[in-house]
Amino acid sequence: MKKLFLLSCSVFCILFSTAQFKRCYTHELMVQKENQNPGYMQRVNDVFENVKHIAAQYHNSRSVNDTIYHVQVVFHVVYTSPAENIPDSVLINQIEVLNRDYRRRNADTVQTRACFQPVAADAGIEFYLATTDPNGNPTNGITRTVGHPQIPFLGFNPGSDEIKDSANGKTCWPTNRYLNIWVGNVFFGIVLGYAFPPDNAPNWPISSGTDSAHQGVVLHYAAVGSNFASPIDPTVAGGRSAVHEIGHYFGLRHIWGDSTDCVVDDGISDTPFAADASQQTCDTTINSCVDSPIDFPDMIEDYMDYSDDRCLNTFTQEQVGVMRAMLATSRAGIAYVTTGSTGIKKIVALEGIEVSPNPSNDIFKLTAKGKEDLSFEVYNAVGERVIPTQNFSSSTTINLSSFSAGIYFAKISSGENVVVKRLALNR
Ligand SMILES: [Ca+2]
Ligand SMILES: [Ca+2]
Ligand SMILES: [Zn+2]
Repeated sequence: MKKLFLLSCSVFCILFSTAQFKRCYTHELMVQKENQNPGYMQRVNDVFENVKHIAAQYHNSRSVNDTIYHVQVVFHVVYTSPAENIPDSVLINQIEVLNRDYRRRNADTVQTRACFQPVAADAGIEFYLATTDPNGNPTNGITRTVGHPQIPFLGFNPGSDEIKDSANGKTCWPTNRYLNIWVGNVFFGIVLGYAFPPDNAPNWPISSGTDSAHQGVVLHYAAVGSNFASPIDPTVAGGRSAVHEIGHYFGLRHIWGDSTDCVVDDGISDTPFAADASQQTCDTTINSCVDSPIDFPDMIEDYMDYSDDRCLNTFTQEQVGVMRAMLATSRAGIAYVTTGSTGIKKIVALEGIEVSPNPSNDIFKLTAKGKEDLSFEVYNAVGERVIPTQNFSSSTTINLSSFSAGIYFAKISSGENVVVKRLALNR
């Protein structure tokens, strides 16, 4: 009964909040998760602030474009009618759009206004369809299954995230190795997509609201690619819903901060303040907030805005820094890196690092079995470094007895490989 009520409420809210379609349901889902599991938003914010600090270091210490991340993608097409079972050619085209936009090789980079050209950035992230499935067998990186929405005529309810479940259980491939993208009929074409940002809850338990089996991106089937025969609407037919949702999956927020004021922003300093989404327009005259020291117009060309696909054309340097730092930390494992100078391929994830006890009242033991030449440093929840870099081999201890209770992050490095562990300090 309760479930039905929730379902009808979300249907109602979506139907009456927008005339045609809703560009993205990510923020609404985050609010829902916060209500179910208070503290969820704080965890997401903690990860974001910490990663921003790491990103700032990356920018200072090496060329962003030297290292390219290659993200392994699997599409799960979940259909209830033949029309929803979209062809391979559309999914392959979506990969091409992603590679174009995340490498700033899109033809419309010239449309980025002059005031934003200095911050427009190549993310150095590329995408490829998985060639090996979780069992090690060859694959084309596309699965196709018949889906069973609770209310079939409506399509899949984003509020319950039901597209990711099947009668046989979870449909995801291991979310710590693949970027899972589910494609289906999300409420009549009203929701174009949604994704969960990284929150680093330990093992992503179901009770935290961030079950690992649900990590990934959901797209409406008629918002995929730039070559689909019958898109939801010509204004969103450029394949940029996926660009936007993957931005969320890498931790980016909406450019206006999901609040209708000029105070709450996206936590990114090189995107200007905005009081609202661009409301699916390409109006270059919008300037909803006064920025200091230079007042910029609203950045309607940013992929994390709600503009029409035709006027979305860039990420900023700081957004790129956050996404790349997420690939080295919270999203490590889904990408390989290639370094321009050496061409060496390696897995980004630094695996096998254990922390115990956690939570702790004072001392945390770090164990990295069989690994040498390691270092760690510790950040507080707002991204300030509280313990500078210390080298170690195999194991060491982190003593937080002189710090106040709260959440801290240990960044553990070995060469270019990095992992961040969340430390809960109790008293
Ligand atoms: Ca901003
Ligand atoms: Ca402004
Ligand atoms: Zn969004």
